[in-house]
Amino acid sequence: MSFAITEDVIESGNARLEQALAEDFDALGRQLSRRGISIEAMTARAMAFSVAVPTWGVGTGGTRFARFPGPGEPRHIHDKLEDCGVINQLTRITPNVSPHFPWDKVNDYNALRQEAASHALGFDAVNSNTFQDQKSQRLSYKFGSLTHADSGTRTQAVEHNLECIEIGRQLGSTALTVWIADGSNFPGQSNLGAAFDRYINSLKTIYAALPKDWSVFLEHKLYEPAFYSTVISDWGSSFMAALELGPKARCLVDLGHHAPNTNIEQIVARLIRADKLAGFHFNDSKYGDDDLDSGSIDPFRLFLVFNELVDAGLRQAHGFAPAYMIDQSHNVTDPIESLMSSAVEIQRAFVQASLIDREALTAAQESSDAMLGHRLVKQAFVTDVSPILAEARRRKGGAIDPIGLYRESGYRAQKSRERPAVEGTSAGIV
Ligand code: PSV
Ligand code: MN
Repeated sequence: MSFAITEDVIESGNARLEQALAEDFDALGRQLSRRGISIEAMTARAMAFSVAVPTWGVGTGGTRFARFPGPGEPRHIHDKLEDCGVINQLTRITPNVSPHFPWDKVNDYNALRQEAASHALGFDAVNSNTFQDQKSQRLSYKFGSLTHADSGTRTQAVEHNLECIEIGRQLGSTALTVWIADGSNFPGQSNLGAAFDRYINSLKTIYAALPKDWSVFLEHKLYEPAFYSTVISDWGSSFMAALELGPKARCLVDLGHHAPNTNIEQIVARLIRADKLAGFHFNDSKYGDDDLDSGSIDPFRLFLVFNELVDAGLRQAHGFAPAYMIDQSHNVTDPIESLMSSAVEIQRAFVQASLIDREALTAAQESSDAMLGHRLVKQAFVTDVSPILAEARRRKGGAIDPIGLYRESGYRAQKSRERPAVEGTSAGIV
């Protein structure tokens, strides 16, 4: 029998914290009610919020230089589902996981779907991988995949995406996320126009294979591993491709995939307006695609992104239904702790953005009162909504203090006994 955190453990951990939480929740409730905000309405919003966890995020990541595996790491998708189950059990915000293929490959996907359900998990968008060569692979992606100059390599990459759609269908997913590493390191290495044309042609075949209710999420990234040009480097390229492909194609925003200081919230606003926002890969960054924990570096930026999202949700912007997913690499922390903390920070930004007095903000903007507009947004950002988040977790059967309870449970130590280390796990990023 593999070790699991029981409901009793959560209940007794919560029992010790309930009184203090009730006091903090009441105090915040009074403060918000003076501002004309119902804490019950905000708690209901927090309870309805969710964000998907990446299966590759529960393994310890690495840098270009090394990977330092942690104890009790997941060895395969079955262990990963177990860990993802714990993240949701304690936070009650992450009922879905986003799998990556071939990293999460198994023989029977119906059985995998049931196994996930036994951990109270479902599947979000499936991610294809044509940025690495696999052992049995015929043609190499060293010089590209969906945009490779060689048509055989492009076909192989297209076929992998078709296989991902078929796997995703069996898992109950309704979207395919495509990120390609294709690009060049040298001026002259590649024809910039032709590479984009080849991308569109490959994607057209993938698009044609999408089941009726499916979407394809096009993920852009400024650079890395290509350092001179990347085929889908920015939201402009992604948007052009999505427009040309059709309504099932949308643009996925990974927060780490922009130049430093880019106004990402404005990109989000543009994509919402064009009905082309697929969703997010949440993470935080300081310099590049750092894959740091959400909200750990620049929580204000995360909040400003949610300001646009909450605004679009409240005014029921046409077709607005973004998929929220995390995409992080955890090198120095226990990945379960990082993912719980990140999910809570993402939910925090959502609730904070929900506090903004939209009517007053519009009035300030329309009368060009810059300071008032700024103060209204800032007031929401500096409100400590922790009691709302904790109460939402408690009401859904989660932990008031997820990381504290996780540490106390001894889960990781138990797993390090149950999961003898294996060579070369499919944990993901190297
Ligand atoms: C690429 O950097 C990326 O953000 C894509 O989403 C990949 O699928 C993921 O990271 C994992 O390598
Ligand atoms: Mn990503």
